[in-house]
Amino acid sequence: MSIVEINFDGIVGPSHNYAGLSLGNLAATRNQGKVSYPREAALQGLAKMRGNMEMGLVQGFFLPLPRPDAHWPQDMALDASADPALRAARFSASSMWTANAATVSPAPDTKDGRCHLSVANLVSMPHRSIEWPDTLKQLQLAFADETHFAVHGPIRPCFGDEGAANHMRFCESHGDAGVEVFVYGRPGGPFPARQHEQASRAIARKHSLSADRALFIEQSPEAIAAGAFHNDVVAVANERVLFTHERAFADQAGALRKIRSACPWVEIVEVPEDAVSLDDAIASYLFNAQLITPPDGVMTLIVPSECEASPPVKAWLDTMVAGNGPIRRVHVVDVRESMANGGGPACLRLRVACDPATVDPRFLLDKGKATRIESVIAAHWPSQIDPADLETGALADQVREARAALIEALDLMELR
Ligand code: SUG
Repeated sequence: MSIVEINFDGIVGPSHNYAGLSLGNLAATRNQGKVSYPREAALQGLAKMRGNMEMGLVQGFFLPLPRPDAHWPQDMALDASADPALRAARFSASSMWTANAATVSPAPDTKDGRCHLSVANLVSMPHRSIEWPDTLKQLQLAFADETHFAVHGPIRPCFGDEGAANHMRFCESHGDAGVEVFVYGRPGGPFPARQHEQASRAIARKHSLSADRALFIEQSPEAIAAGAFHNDVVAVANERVLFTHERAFADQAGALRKIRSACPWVEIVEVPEDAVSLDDAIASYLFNAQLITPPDGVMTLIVPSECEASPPVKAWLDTMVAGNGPIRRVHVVDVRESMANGGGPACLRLRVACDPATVDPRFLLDKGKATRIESVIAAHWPSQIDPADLETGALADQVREARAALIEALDLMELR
């Protein structure tokens, strides 16, 4: 088989909860303290994966990381006097948002002809900074074939890196050489700028991208201030198409000029502020959509159900599909549990363009495996978590047992 785009979704972990840990992520902070429903959350994620397979896409997955994290309490000398947010960090199921797991440069873009993956250090948020060692283990297992893949460790922690959520790739089709766009933020606003320019530049060098294949663009500070803590909250790309809000980039006209000059064939769908305001775009996660090309060739935007509930967003989508632009179909998914923590359909997946035959098949989904995963979720995932439960040993035991059951069902004992 040749190169196709595989979406690796994070299976929502059994400790999924609302601890309000991400400053600048408005949904997460707004829902702090609410009761979460991990079983339902994981089933919603699985339904999205099944939907993608039904459209004919190759679907992969990553497992939840070990939680509660074993090192964090000791590293931070946690005791009852410690900040509740610091105490909650060890339980976070945040690795479900695999768009933040790594940055990926597919083989046709790199000088050595291998697909390069750099695990994200996620240093801006304490609960996310503990993800990378276990994520790296998983990447090294899934992409172990060194003739096809190069898996890199994290960028030094002084430079924040949040992975593919701040990276877009333009190409005529996934197997062709592309142009990679790295979007970074500048500090100084009310919320952290989580992607550092020097982290993006270092990744492009590590991935051996030539200068004409890597563009660096600043994210709009007003978008970060409005709650777009990653670029994928205001823009998404697929093949020749960029779908973006008018206020996504610091110098919007300059950014679009740069992209057009590197990719003369690019098709840009820009949503103006007077059709959908930045606030409505962020509240609905219109741009945190999966923009995909299924085998039938009809470019499809997979949006969260919140988009249908927003009158301006719904009106924009209806008009867009009725017109003759490149995005021809809209598919709605229910990922409400993840959305309430600021993670839409695009956050839940890491795109890797490669030949599926070169990936460890245990990380690729099929109908049988989806059924097995569903049974483990139904049997072991807590039905609900009140943040107060995070202090109980009983929840810790249940979360550990749930993950162990999944590992066994998927024959991934190396991840124990
Ligand atoms: O890093 N939320 C995640 C959401 C990540 C979304 N990813 C992308 N945009 N690609 C974050 O802010 C909330 C966890 C909590 O508060 O309990 C959280 O980590």
